[in-house]
Amino acid sequence: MLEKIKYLTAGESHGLGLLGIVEGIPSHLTLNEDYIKVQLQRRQKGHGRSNRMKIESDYAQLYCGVRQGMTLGSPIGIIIENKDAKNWTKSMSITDNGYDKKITLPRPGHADLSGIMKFGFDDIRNVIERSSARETAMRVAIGAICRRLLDELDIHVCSRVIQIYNVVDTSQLDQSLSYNNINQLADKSDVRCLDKKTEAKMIEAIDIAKKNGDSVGGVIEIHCKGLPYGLGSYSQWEKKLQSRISETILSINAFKGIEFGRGFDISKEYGSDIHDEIIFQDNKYGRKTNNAGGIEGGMSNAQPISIKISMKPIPTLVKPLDSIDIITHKPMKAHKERTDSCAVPAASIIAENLLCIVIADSILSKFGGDSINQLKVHIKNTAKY
Ligand code: EPS
Repeated sequence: MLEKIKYLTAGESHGLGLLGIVEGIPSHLTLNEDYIKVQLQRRQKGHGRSNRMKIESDYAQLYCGVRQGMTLGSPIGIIIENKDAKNWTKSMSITDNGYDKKITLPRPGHADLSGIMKFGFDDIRNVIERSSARETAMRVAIGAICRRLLDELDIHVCSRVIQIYNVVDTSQLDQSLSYNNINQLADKSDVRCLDKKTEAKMIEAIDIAKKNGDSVGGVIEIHCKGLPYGLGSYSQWEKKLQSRISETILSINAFKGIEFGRGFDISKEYGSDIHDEIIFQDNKYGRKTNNAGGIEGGMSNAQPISIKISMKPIPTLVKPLDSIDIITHKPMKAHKERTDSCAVPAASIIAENLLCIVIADSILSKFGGDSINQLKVHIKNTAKY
């Protein structure tokens, strides 16, 4: 649960656009639409994306809460228009225009079947529209605002793709590089992979899936550095930092699992082999290793937070799986429509920016401040070692 930042999104994939409201961002944060655009453009890229991304050039209009390039401490309203909406006016009309073409073949793995059962629909289009990952464009815009706040505090987030289908990049991340540098290198790759040989194999795996009317998932790695001690808390279950991060990250469409630091691997080892020994150097505490991934006892321990996330293959398949028609109950192949064959690189950008929301919230929760300057003073007066 977020404590200081509240946000809501609204909007259908092929409706007029996406709306967002975010509250709790301190005043005096310099902010402009171009800064947000950088993150939105990063989200649109990646080998395996569908033609929808050629139609859209996502742009977040700051509608309110910002004046003269500076946040006011008031709720910030954001609008992202769907360029594709003009091709869907009949189907997506707000008023009843008698449109009667229904989608009746639920896709295994998607929200379709549970969605129609939950809301009592006889047209899966009603479910597809809001369950689509299109909504993440708005969450990236909101995440970018939080990222702007973290820039001010010298807290940085980077990500890369380490697996697509069964192709794994086993290279270790060079932690001596700046995170901006790592992102720049990853952004140059069509699959956001830092190893050239593995990159080629990942692209090949996506091409094979696409050729076969199939889809592939993968694994993403995210890092965040510049954190103080004590974001989150051991004092109550919902305050634990790993729970707060997991809640947000696992809300991203198609994300299935999350690991912190060495993750599941540590269960195979002795405690003495994996816990990060403590040192004191240059008048501050340090660690010999970071197997915990920057979180101990539900709190940040001033080491980089490192997370791995697995994403399932997208469930809309050009070569569809077996399904049942919801009107006739006869066996049929599932509904198919335009789809990505792989959205793992784009998902890494979504995860990066959503992590910024949780970190910004945790910072505001620990240090407080109605303006950026107050926040900075509180951090300066509190942070030790
Ligand atoms: C998306 C837009 C959607 C999908 C994708 C994400 O566009 P459309 O439905 O018009 O092709 O490409 O959504 C899904 C993967 C999904 O399963 O819903 C976007 O903007 O990211």
